[in-house]
Parts: sequence; C-alpha cells; structure tokens
Amino acid sequence: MTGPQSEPTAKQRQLATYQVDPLDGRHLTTDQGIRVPDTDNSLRAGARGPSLLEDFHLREKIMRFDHERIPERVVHARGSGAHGYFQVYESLADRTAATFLHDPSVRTPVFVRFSTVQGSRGSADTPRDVRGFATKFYTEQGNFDLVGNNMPVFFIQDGIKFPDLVHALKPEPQHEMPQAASAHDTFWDFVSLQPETMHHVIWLMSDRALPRSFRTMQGFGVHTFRLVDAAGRSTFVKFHWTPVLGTHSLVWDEAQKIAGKDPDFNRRDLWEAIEAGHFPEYELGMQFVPEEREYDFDDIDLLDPTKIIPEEVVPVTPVGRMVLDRNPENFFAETEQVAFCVGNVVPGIDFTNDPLLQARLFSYLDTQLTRLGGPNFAQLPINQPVAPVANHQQDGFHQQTIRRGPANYHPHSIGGDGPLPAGPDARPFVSYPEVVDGPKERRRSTTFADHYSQATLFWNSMSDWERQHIVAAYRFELGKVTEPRIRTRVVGHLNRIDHDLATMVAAGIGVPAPEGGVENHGRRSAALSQATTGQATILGRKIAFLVTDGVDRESVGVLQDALTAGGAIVELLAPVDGEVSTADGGGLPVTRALTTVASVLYDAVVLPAGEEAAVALTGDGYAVHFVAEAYKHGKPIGVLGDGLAVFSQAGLTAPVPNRDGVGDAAGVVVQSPAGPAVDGFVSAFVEAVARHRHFDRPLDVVAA
Ligand code: HDD
Repeated sequence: MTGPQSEPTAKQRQLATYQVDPLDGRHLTTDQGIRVPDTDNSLRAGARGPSLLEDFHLREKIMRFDHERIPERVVHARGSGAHGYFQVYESLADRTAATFLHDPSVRTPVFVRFSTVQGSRGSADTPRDVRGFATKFYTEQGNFDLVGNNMPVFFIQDGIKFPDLVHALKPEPQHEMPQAASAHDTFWDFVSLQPETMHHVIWLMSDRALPRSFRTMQGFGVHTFRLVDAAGRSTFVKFHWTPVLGTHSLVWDEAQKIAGKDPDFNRRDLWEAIEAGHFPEYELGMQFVPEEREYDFDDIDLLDPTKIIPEEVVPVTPVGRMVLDRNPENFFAETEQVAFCVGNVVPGIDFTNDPLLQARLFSYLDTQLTRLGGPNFAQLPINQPVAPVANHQQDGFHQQTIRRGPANYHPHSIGGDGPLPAGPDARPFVSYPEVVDGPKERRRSTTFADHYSQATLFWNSMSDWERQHIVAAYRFELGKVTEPRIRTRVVGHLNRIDHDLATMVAAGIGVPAPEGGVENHGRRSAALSQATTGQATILGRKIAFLVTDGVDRESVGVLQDALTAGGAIVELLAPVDGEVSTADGGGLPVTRALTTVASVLYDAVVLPAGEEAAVALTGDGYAVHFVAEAYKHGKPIGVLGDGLAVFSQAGLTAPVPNRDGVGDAAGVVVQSPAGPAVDGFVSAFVEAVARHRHFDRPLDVVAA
C-alpha cells in the first residue's frame, strides 16, 4: 500500500502542460496581461471620493468572482477525487479487446471521484447515503468511465424513474429540508409506493451507507456490462472493487456526530492518506457470465439492476488493482470539473439492454451541458483522453482549440482527406451485434417482477449486530416520517422481506405488528456481510492515546512504536496542546488538544500508565467521555496500568487479566502491571484494532 510515487504518466504530463504554477516572482496582471500596481484599493476620485467605473481591474476582479460558481451536480454534488493507476494482473485478451486489460506491465492512469448522493456540495461527508465510486481510465484506446456506487444494486429498474426517485430523495421542495438525509416523508412515500426499491433500501439501512473511509469501501459497476473479445465473442460481466484495507463502517450515532465535528471526515482521510504515502488500493474483480448462460439463473434477470448475482453462484475473479497515489492539484479544475459519462467505453467493453443503464447513457452526457456550460467539456484537462482526438466537431461555448483549414465535414477532398473512419486494423469501437427484435411498448419484463427475495437474502446474510443496526436505521428513518400511513406501508413491505424484521421495526415506530408475512427462503450469501469482509490489518487506523502530565513514557513509546510500525497513525491527545511532562521528568509532544477532537474521529483509544496522569484524566470530563463514547461505538480500547482508573471512571468493567497480567475481551485489552506494553498486550491490541469494531460487548452500560 505504501510505496514510491509512480513515474509520471501520459495523463500527468498532459495535465502538467496546463498548470500555471509557480506564480512566485511574477507580476500581478489582469486577464488581459496588463500589469497591476495595486489590488487593495479601487480607483477613486480622491481618497474619500466615489469609485470610478473606468477601474478595469476592479470590474474584472469582481466580475470574475461573481461567476466562480458552476451548477453543482444534480446528484452526487459532494465529492472527493484522487489520481492513480490501474494495472491488470494477467491478460484478459481471451475475454476483451480492451488493451488496457491485456498487458500487466502497463499502468493505465485513472482519476477517481468518490461522492455522496443526496447532499449539496457543501454538505457533510457522513450522512446515511449511497456513495459514488466513479473511475475514469485514461486508456490508449480512449477514456473508459466506470461510474459505480458502493452498493451493488440500484433503487429502480428503469431510468425513466430516476427524476422521481431523486426528487423524492432530495430536500423537500417547499422548504429545502432535510439536507443530506433520506429520513423524510417524500423519500419513504416514494419507496413505499415503488417496491422495486426494497432491495437497495435495505442496503441503505445497513452500515454500508456509513463507510468509515473511502479507503474501506467497496465499489460496484451495478449493471451487467459486456466484454467483447477481438473475435467478437461476448461475455457478460459485473465489476467489483474491493478495498485492500477491508470494508469497514461507522455506526450511526458516530456518523451524526462526525457531521458536526469534522464534516470533511472522509475527504480529509483520503487526502491525508495519500499525502502520507498510504496509497489507497482496490482490487478489481469481475463476475463473468458467458453469453450462452444468460438464462441459467432462475430468479435473476441479468438486465435487472436491482439484483446481484451472489458470489456463491458466480465467483468474483480478481483481475487487477488500482492504486490512488496523487492528490489533485486543484479541487475545482479536477474534482469539480471531471465529467463522468457512462457511455464512455472503449473497444472490448459494451452495454447491455438494462433499461437503467440505457437511460444513463443519455443523462451523463446531457447533464454536462448545463453543469460545465457547453459541449466542449471534453477539452477540460481532467476530461481529455490521452488517446489522440480527431473529428469534425466544432465551435460551441468554450472551444479551446483552433482548427485549421476549411474541411470540417466528411467526406472531403480539400487539404488532405482526414480524419477517416477507422478500418478493422485500427481496432475501432464496433457495437456488439446483438440481435434485437420486438414491438415498441412501455412494458416491464415479468422477469423483473420479484422485488423482495434478494432483500431477504441480504437480511439473512447479516450477522446479529448488523441486523440490530438495520432495525435501528429503519426505526430512525421511519421515526422521522410524519405520515403514519407511510410508516405502515413500509412495514408491509418489510413483512414480505422477513416477518421478524418487520415486527422489530414496527415495534419501534408505533405501527401495529404486521400479521402473516411470507416464508423466508433461508438463503444466505456470506460475501454480503461486513462481518466477513474485514482484513487483518491496522494500516491506516487512527489511534488516540489520552495523555497528560505524569504519563509513563515507556507505556506510550513501546505501544506507539508497534502500532506505527504496522502503519497505524498514533496521536497523543492531552487536555491542552503543547507538551506533557512524563513521569521520568522528560516531555512528549502533544498532537492535539482533547477539546479540539472527539473519540468519533478515531478508530481506537489507548489509556497509558502513569499514576499522576490517570488521576488527572479521571477528573477530566472530556477524557472520560472520550473513553465511554469509544466503548459505545465498539472501538478497541487499550488500558495500561493506572490507565484503568480512567476506564473505570467511565463506568466500564475491564476484563480479568491472565497470569501474565493481560486481559482481553470484546476489544478491551488491559495490562495490569504498569510500564511498557508486554508482547501479549501488543499482539492482543493489534488484533483488536485489526478487527475494527467489537459489537459483541454489552453496549447498554454507558450513556455517551
Ligand atoms: Fe448517476 C452522477 C452513479 C443511476 C444520472 N451517478 C453519478 C455519479 C455516480 C453515479 C457515481 C457521480 C459521478 C461523479 O463523481 O461525477 N448513477 C450511478 C449509479 C447508478 C446511477 C451506480 C445506477 C446503477 N444516474 C443514474 C440514472 C441516471 C443518473 C438512472 C439518469 C437517468 N448520475 C446521473 C446524472 C449525474 C450522475 C444526473 C449527476 C452529475 C453527473 O451525472 O455528471 O447525470
């Protein structure tokens, strides 16, 4: 994961040609290149007189400022981007003609933009929401955009419903509330009347909607696409991104608090990890379905985007990896102006008749006209392919290139003959010649009719704690719905997913327990549970050590070194910033004052030894609350020697130490002797941190 920056790619070199840095030492000028002597005082008739209209510097500066904003994306407005590269493990030439999937030595440059869906551009990072995971591959055959989400299914089956879905989800039109939240009447009204949403909605109610970080989030292409090899043979494919750090989430209480404590929580994590050289990495996997097996799946139509193909039915084959190793130079120029278009595919990748996908092919191209102000958005540096562009498109707002010569049509015989349509040797994009025939009609296939069985599959696959979180999420969301009949309708749908689920949700929202319910089919898919998608690594975990004057230096040092060696980020938090004096008379630099942070911003907590420090922290409300809250959120807590007093002050009971003085239960690891952490403590704590969260502990003991 950590490693040197890669060699500059063609895309990097291309972007560099557009940079105007450095500006050091240059004279300030207007946009017309006129040097300006003063940018602090407008031109006036006398020092106390009126401003003069002839002040072209004032007019231009304010005119430019007035027009800095462009329309935010109609959905996915809030996002964060990063550059990197993709490399295939082994050639996929037997499946696809896409050359970036052939040569394992080729690093194809990519730009990825992660996003939330509902909120505005300035909203917080951690609402309960779907996350976008959009990747632009700058391949030698042109740009390929894989515009996916962190959930493998979508709410609706036909793109014609997208405006309805988004209107219902977005803040309500009369007062523009709530911001970045699905917990309101219109969303639940819509989904309760549109049962095809039920599968995606249960994902939305799960912890998947609260990713701990973009680095610990899966991505999915959602639709079934096609791969087409050089001989024209087609294979259906579903795309999966799997984070090397494992898939981890926040809990809802934490996510809400983070929205206030650090609204840029996910964005900051991505940026800081890349700056620190901890490059986020994802494995690309593919589920292959040969053309002739299209109808082999009894209950799944491959064209229905509300369905997954369970990994137990068609395994995910790892095909390559993506590393994000460079932050953007400029948020607006890159992250804001990047234009992903689902229709951007390269030879060897093609579409299917999924009606949601087909509508997307129009929407992404169309939306850029308003958002980026005209048809020339592909000329923006971040959108330009590294493959050469040659055609007769011309003019329009913001045309950047100066075309030469009179021939702007095809065919022509003036001034050469190009550009010419590419022959077979030039390997152009040729649409897969699928035979289609049918009456024109507005009708949903009957093979799209099952809206519940995969929601049941998801529910069945969850661990106990995941189910508790799902029930709590439905209760929270429906608890915000003011219309009782909407709540009742949703419970009716849940009863078709699982009777127990419906009963538990109903009990929390004042709705009568539903009767009957369908028989649960009992199927599960282990791959769906986050209880099984972790990784045994502490890489990138943020761990708070609570310290103050009198802390035992070795108690901090040994554990800090072990955690840092594993790639974790350790921060020493003290009641005040600066330095704390250690019990041995030395000093330790404080990373941050406790009052400026909160436990919700960390993955784990350590209470080091040191009698004087422990006494002081026991009387510090911030410190005690920090521990209690971390415990409530299932986070690992390491307690060394006298640090136990702080832990106990939070009303918590520590596990009983073994003969070596180390106790370990449900992510709480204690060492009774003071002094440096012993090996048994270090290994138990590292393991606890690697597991991320521990929901097997009694969580009702604290009120944090
Ligand atoms: Fe979409 C943005 C993902 C269905 C119309 N969508 C957008 C982005 C992502 C997705 C990740 C943000 C891209 C970026 O970072 O710039 N959308 C999806 C997925 C879908 C999906 C995974 C279903 C499988 N989308 C969908 C439909 C439509 C749209 C059915 C319209 C018919 N989506 C848009 C859009 C956006 C967009 C309005 C807003 C900004 C943009 O495209 O560039 O055109």
